[in-house]
Amino acid sequence: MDKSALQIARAAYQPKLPKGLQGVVTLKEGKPTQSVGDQDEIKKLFPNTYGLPLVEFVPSEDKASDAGNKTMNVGVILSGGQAPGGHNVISGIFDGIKKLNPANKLYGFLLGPAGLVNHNYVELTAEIIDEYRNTGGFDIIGSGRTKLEEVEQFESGLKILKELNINALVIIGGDDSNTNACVLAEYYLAHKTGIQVIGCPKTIDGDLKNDQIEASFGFDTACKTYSELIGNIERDANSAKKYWHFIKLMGRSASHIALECALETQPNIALVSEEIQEKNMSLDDVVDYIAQAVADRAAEGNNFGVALIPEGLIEFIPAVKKLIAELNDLLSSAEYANDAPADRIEWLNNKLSADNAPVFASLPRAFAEQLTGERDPHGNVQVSLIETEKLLSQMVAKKLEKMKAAGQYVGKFAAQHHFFGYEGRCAAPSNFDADYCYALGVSASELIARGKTGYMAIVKNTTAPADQWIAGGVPITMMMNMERRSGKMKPVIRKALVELDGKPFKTFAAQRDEWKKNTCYTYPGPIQYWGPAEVCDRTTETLRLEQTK
Ligand code: FBP
Repeated sequence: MDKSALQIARAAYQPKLPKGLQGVVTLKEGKPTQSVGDQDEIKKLFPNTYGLPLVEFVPSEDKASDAGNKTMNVGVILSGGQAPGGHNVISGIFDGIKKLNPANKLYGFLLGPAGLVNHNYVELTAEIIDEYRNTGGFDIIGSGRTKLEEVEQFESGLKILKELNINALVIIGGDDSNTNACVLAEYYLAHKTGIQVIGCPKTIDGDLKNDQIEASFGFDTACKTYSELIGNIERDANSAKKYWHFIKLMGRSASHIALECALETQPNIALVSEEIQEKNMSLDDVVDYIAQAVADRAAEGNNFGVALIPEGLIEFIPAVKKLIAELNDLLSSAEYANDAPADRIEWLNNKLSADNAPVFASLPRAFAEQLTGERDPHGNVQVSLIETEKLLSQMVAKKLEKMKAAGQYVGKFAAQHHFFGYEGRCAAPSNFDADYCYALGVSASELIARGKTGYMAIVKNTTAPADQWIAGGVPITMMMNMERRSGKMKPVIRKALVELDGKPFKTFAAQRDEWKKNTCYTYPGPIQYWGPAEVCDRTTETLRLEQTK
C-alpha cells in the first residue's frame, strides 16, 4: 500500500493513555445505578443488566492485573456512519487484550452488524492493525447500518461467536447501536451464553453524550476539519467581497456540529435547529432572518457573508416537521404502493391534509422531490440528501427582490453553496480523538477481562491532559428511558440535542449579533498533529465550555 509522508509519520504516534490504564490496572466499583427515566419499565425489560454499578480503572501498585490472564477472544463491529478514531478504538482493544494475554485474538465482523449475522469476519492480526493505527475511516473492517434487534439475528450471531470461541463483542456505534448492544447483552446473559457485549460511543454528530459520556468520538476531528474549511471560505468571502456562502453541515438531527463550527469560526449567521423549534419559527421566518442580515450588511457596503445551516434544520421547523410526518405515512401506505403514481408530487398534493398541502405546495419542485425521496432503513428522511442550503438561498434571493422593490434593500446578492459532511467523517483523527479512541478501546478490553457486560466504555475528565483522564464503564441501562419509536414505546438511550440554556449555545447567542453585523471571522486552520499542546491537543469549544464549571 502506498502511503503519504503524513501517513508514515502519523503511524508512529503513540496515543496518550490515562494513568488508570497504564501499567497494571485495577477496577474500582461505584454504587448501583438507575436509568435516567422510566425506571420500572427499564428494569423490567433488562432484569439482568439493570442497576449495575459505574466502574472506574485506577492505577495499581500490584504486580499482576486483578483481571487475571485467562485467554479470551473478542469480536468487534463498526456500526453506522464513519467517525474519525474508529481504527484507534480497534487498535486499543487489540493492544489491551494482547497485554492481558498474547494468545488472545481479535475478530472484526465485516460491514457492520450484518457481518455478525451473516458470518463475515476477519481475524485482525498485528500486521493488519499496524496498517491502520491513527488513521481515519472505518475501512479496516467496513461499517453498515443493519439494525441488530431481532432474536433470529442474535441467534445467528451466537452461532459464529461460539464457533470462533469469542467471549465478548464490542459494538462501536451511536445511540441506536448502543441501545441494541444493551438488548443483545441482556439476551446473551438471560440465555446464559457466556458472551459479553460492550458498547463504545461513536458519532460525529455529537448527540451521544450525557452525565457519563463527555463526547462521542469523531466529533472533535470532524468539527475541526469543517472549521478549517469554513475559515478558508470566510477568508475568501472577505477577500472577494462578492458572495454569500451557504454552508450546510452534517449532524442529522442535533445542531452540535453547526454550533461548534460557529464558535470556532464566528460566521455572520449560524442557525441552530433546536432554537428554531423552540421559537416555533416558520420557513418564512428563517428566510426573513437571513434576508434582513444580508440587507443590513449590504447597507454597510458588505455584499458578502457566511451562513451555517445544520443538516436537520427542516425537520425542526414545526410546520415542515408536521408535513414530513404525513408524507412518511402516505409514502409508506398500501394506497401509494398500489397506485404507483407516475408523478409522485402531484399524487401527494392531492392526498395531503388541508394543513399540510399549502406548506408542500410552497416548496420549490426540486426540494419537494428531495423531501419525498427514498427513506433510510429506519424510515427517516435522509437529511444529508436534502439541499436545504440551496432552498434557503433561493428563498432569500426572492425575498431580497421584494425588499429591493419596496426600497428596503440596496445591494447585490450572489450565493455559493457547500455541504460539509463526508469531508470530515474519515479525516485522520486529531490528537484528541486518537488518544480518546485508543483509551476507549483499552478500557473496553479491561471491562471484558473483568466479565462486564451491558456496559459502554467511557473516558472522563477529557479537558485535562490525557494522563489525568479517567477511564471506566457505564451500565448502558443507566442512560435509558422509554420513547415512542415507529408508533411503539421502546427503551432507548436519550439523544442529546443542543441545550438552549447550556454554555455553548449561550456563548454563541451572546456574540452572534456582533458577528452578523460586522466581519469577525476567525481562522482555525488545519488540524495540527505536532507542535505546542495548546494547538495540537485542544478540545472542541463545546467540550471546553460544557466542562468548565
Ligand atoms: P451516525 O449517527 O451513524 O454516526 O451517522 C451520522 C451521519 O454522518 C449523519 O451526520 C448523516 O446525516 C448521516 O450519517 C449520513 O448517512 P450516510 O452515511 O448513510 O449517508
